[in-house]
Amino acid sequence: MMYDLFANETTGEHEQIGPAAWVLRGYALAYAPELLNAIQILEQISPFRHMTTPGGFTMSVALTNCGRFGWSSDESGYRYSQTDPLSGKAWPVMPDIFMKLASEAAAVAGFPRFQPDACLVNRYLPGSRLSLHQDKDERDFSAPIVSVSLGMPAVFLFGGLKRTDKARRIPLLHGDVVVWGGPDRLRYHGILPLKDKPHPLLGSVRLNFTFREAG
Ligand code: MD3
Ligand code: FE
Repeated sequence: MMYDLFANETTGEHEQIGPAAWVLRGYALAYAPELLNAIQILEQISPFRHMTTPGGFTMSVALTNCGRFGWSSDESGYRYSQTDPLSGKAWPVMPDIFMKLASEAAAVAGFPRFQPDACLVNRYLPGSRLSLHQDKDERDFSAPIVSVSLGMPAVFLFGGLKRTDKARRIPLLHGDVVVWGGPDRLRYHGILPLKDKPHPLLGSVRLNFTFREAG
């Protein structure tokens, strides 16, 4: 492994957490500066915003998107669209480096030829959480999803195919990548309320990028 200032004792480990689900520890560390630089540009075009759920709640996580498709939510439901509802304009283009990271990580986990057309970026502050849900707004569930975590640590809940199945708690640290597909694609999952453990590079923020084949 290349030396990295932000590496930790788990960097380089590959943990299999399901038949087709893997945590690649520290896999995105070398990409972090470019990801963060891209976010600064992205958020000037499509700022982070707190969306409303169909149930009328405001999400504690703020989100934005890049790529041909972006995910959004309002009182009438969840959807992918080719334009940002805030501006009416196309979502920002997905940087080539995002595509490279996501497709390489997918290949390591056994999914060659992953070509994401959507990148949803979640921003967590202390106390932000994501309750247990399935990702099922994408058109084709045969493609995996790749997630990249940066900044503060989080505990993610890795459940089963039913909401009531017991969920495992898995810590996600700066630079970790999770890939899940096949029989794990529709598992319930979530993020516990974030503790304030400031990260030396990002401060009291966690960013999560999820790459999807949405359209
Ligand atoms: C999915 N994001 O944006 S990604 C989401 O950290 C989302 O922001 C979370 O869920 C976040 O839809 C979690 C990591 C993850 C881990 C395990 C999973 C997603 C998973 C297992 C099954 C399905
Ligand atoms: Fe999800």
